[in-house]
Amino acid sequence: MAFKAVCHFESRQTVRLPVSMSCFVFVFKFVYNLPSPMLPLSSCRIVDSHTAGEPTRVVISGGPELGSGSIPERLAYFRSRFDSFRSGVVCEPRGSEVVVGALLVEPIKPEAAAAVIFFNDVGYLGMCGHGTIGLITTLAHLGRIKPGIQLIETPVGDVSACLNADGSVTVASVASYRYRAAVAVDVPGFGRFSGDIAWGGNWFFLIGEHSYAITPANRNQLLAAATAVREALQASAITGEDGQLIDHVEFFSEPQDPANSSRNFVLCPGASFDRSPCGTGTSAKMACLYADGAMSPGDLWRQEGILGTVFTGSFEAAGTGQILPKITGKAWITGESTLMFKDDDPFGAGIVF
Ligand code: PYC
Repeated sequence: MAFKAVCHFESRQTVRLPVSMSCFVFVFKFVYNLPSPMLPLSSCRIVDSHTAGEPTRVVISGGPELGSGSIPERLAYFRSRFDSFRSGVVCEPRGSEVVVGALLVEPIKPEAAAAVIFFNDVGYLGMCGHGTIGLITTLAHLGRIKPGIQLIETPVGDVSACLNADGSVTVASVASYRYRAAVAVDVPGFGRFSGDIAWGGNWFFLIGEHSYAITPANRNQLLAAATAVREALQASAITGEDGQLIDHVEFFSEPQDPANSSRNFVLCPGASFDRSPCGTGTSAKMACLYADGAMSPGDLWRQEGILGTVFTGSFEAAGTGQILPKITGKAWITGESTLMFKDDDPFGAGIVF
């Protein structure tokens, strides 16, 4: 069953009170020095989940009306007109820098189950692997889809996602490729790193050689080093294709579980790291392995994240050096609620550090 997202922004309204009530409120306000009696009714409904430890917050109603343009045009409109809605939904005090938001918008293709715009504490994501797994699990939780393949529209292209019989989700993501290999960058205070630049639905700098232990206990050191790498890439004008910003940095090591292929730590845009093995990061990794001749179509890649959770990856060759990745993982619903945005709340648009 195809789900068509019906989204409208529940605008702030001032409720007019009867005269007798207004007098009462005036006296009450005068005595207790309360703010004016406005009843803002701005709210949205959300479903929260986590995919292998990484949270996704799907806005299922009450989001802004973004028109009927292409999904990239609607993302541009969202960014220019409703950015405070983005930050209000995912940032503290309603969320945190770890939360990835997913706004459902009306799909363009009749056969699409949904169209989605992913966002986080600092901006917008092209694609999001863990978020798509969370989205499919959310639509299933709401009874809007059944096991099987669903077409999902994103700002960087269509993806299909299969809700498997065991509740896991396999995402057939956007074409991925390595753009440059073994790029050196000098990182003040941290030394020189060499990494590959790859597209997996977001831009990644992938570092295999480093001295960091990828453990939860070492997360602050990893976060500091990866953030410094990202800043150095920007300062050195090292970018993705067409000058695009590299906003994800990935460190790799041997897996802790010998059943897995590799372990990673992924810095997300902003101040947070991915608790999951990162779907788009795993796509970027497989694109590099393919470019090196170290992985072939049909091979399986078990990417272990910093928490030890795993995404399984495979791909088909797309020609011209690109791959068509598939990522499998599982999400769990953690809550359903209504977010409130009161007119007089100083942090209605979130706390932006
Ligand atoms: O799973 O692709 C992903 C992702 C990107 C940022 C956080 N998770």
